Amino acid sequence: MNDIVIIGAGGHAKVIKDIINDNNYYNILGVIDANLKKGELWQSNIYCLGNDLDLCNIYKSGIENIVIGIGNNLALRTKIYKNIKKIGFNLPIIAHKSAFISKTSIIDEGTVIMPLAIINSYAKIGKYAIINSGAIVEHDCNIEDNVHIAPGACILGGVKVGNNTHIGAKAVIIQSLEIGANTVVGAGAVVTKNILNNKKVMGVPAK
Ligand code: JB2
Repeated sequence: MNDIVIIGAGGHAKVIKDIINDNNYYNILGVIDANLKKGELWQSNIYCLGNDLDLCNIYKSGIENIVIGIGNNLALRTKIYKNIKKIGFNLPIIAHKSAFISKTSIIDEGTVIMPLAIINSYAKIGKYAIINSGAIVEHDCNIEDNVHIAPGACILGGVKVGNNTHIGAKAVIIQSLEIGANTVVGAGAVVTKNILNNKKVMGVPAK
């Protein structure tokens, strides 16, 4: 089994840890966290390997695979992505075995796909995105880098979602719309019109 390291040790990292263990493809070597001490126990038999400053040495020791396990801070996720790419790490796609992922979809590096998510025909998902538990990304969607589709959100066919956008839990995006970059769609919102970059919308219909 290949080794993998998780960055972060909070809620998102716990879900990723369970997915990796369930899939039984990677062996979790440890976590990298800002608030744990090197050698400190995290969960079951998984320990902290250090903080972000230790990443270079970890890579040099022969560890190639890493996953970003911090979920809700999109800016920090990008900073970490740039750092680990610069060092040379490989970012595999981590997808729970219960997720349905169409063979015609295209998914880029570092994206995580949580239990029971659906990614349908010809959907495209960018780099280090999060398709969270039970979320639906319908056919022909284009979900760009570092987008978080929160649990149970439903993105209907042909929708484009720009970089670094958060689509809240159980939100619905009607088909063929464009949601801008750096935008937040509140939980439970129903989006019926295009949304520009850098907006926050909520409600039914979303405003
Ligand atoms: O700069 C950092 C850093 N800053 C915070 N480097 C590293 N390596 N780790 C950092 N952290 C760590 O991220 C914190 O010490 C903490 O262990 C973790 C954040 O955990 P938290 O549980 O606060 O957030 P999360 O991003 O894991 O989970 C959120 O997002 C998920 C998508 C929660 O809202 C979850 O409920 C949600 N499912």
